[in-house]
Amino acid sequence: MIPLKKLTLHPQEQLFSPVENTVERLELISQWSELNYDELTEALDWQEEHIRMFGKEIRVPRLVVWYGEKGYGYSGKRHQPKEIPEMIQREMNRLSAETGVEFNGVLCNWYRNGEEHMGFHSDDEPEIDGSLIASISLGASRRFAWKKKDGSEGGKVGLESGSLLLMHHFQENWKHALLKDPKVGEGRINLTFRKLF
Ligand SMILES: O=C(O)CCC(=O)C(=O)O
Repeated sequence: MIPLKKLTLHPQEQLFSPVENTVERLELISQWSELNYDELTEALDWQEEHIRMFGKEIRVPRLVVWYGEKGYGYSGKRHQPKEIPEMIQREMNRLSAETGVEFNGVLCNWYRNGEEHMGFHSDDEPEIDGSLIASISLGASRRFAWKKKDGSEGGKVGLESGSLLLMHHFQENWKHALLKDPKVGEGRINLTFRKLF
């Protein structure tokens, strides 16, 4: 079990009770990050991405950039290793120190408005250590949803700016998504820290 300094899980946001020995779980920690949304929109090397789905080229509905000492692939796309900017590296070091997991890469997503989103998926590529994926939100609050791969249960939570969502052993049996919300006009950045083998 990973020791946590601060834990603020509201009952309605709770997927599993944060009790000892519960393995698959989500934890939400508010006000964890002091990174600045506006600064990151300027400082990171944002890119448009296209993937092939059902034989068609589709624009991914968000901007992305991968930073890490290793390359990373998903949805048929391969991202090359890329030097981690200093401010992100500092955040990664703090996260590694607090969780005990040696993160070595981060997928950054910029949803410029509420139309931009991410569909249900699992981060279960064999190259990732699925025991902990740590996700920081900055900017507009957006709804994060999860469901069991067999569809039997699920939930939703609003992710506020500065919050840290910890997905413990969550990729094997669960999918997650960042829902579309056309009422949201402002942007949101998500930094999802991963450990690649
Ligand atoms: O934006 C989010 O909170 C979700 C990001 C995500 O699911 C991912 O990067 O795999």
